[in-house]
Amino acid sequence: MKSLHFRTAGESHGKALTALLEGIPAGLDLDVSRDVDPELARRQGGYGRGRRMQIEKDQVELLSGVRLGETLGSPISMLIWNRDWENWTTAMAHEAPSEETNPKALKPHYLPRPGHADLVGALKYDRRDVRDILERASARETAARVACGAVAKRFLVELGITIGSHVRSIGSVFTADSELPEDLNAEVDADPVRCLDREASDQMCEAIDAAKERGDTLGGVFEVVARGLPVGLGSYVSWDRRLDARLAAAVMSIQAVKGVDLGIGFEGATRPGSEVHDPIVPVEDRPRSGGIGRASNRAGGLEGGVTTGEPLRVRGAMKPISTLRKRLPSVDLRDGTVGDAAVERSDVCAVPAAGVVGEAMVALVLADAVLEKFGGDSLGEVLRNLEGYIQYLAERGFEER
Ligand code: EPS
Repeated sequence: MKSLHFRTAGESHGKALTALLEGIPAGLDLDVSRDVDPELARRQGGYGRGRRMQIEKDQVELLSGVRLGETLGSPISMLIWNRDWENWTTAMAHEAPSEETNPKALKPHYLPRPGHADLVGALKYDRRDVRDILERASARETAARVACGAVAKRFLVELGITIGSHVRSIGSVFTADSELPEDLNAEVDADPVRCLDREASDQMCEAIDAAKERGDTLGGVFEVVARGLPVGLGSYVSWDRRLDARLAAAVMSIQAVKGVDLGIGFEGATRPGSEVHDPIVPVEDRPRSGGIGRASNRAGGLEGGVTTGEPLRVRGAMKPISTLRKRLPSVDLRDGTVGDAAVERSDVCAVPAAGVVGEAMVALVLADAVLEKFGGDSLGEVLRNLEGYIQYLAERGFEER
């Protein structure tokens, strides 16, 4: 990201998570209890989450970057307290333990979980206690990403760009293909697995119950959809300016995501070109794409790494969570003996939550691309630049032949 930067810090059972977002222009009306906290609550939901989500009630405490309800253009820093911290003050203390401390109270883990960052992290950072790794590798960190993404979303709404998501599959249960409603989140947020297909949703919940019963976990696929994008964000001229590549990296960076595709993605590789590429047609009332549109949107809103003006559709495939009550074989990092992997309180399925995190990551990448093209120090300046571009598209027209 070049125009917008964000960082997060914090351990899963530490005192708090922190987030720092820089590059949001001045003059954006921002109220964290209205704009950010509801997004954090959406991330906490979804059928299949563990008991931790009943302990936490994630809320942002704003530390900087906003005055009298408007952004200042300065770095926005946010803090999310971990309510569970009070149960971890000994195990997660910053200070060295005293001689009287019971070693068990430090809650160490020595048998890395296959699929988690436990083993590679312990070898790379030279730690014996896997807790030193899992605390930061944990997807708890995504709460801070969602806080940054919520601010990016709020900014994008001012420019007429909205973002939603839904779950396409969990385990081997897939949703039927259907038209996407205009306000996707309004439809799916009430569903326990954030799915548009009620029948599939029931089957997904049953599959999650069955996996839980077996001590197992389930993954799945979510899709993020962004509407209102103007044609021309991103660029084909260099590899690192291609918006498809930037979106793929952002979604792939979400814990447990193992695959990303755009539009019909991998399926397009199985079809002839005539059944993949979207015919170009004249359209009325589409000022953001210069009065030219597509008869279909199999490309998912991007061509040549540039937005087409059609809805953006990005999918992320999440592997099943790697903490299994039905333990997998592992090796004890203290003495090399064979044993069963450690079990930490966890979720059975977090695909619905991953969709919300996907929205945040997509929002951050899109806000960055918007600022790159229409950049300004104030919201007013960005809006003027966007309006000037839309006007250019409207006036461009066609030449006489
Ligand atoms: C959490 C995500 C998961 C949960 C975590 C909270 O993290 P991980 O990637 O480590 O499985 O397990 O909660 C706990 C660690 C716990 O104590 O229950 C989240 O999204 O907030």
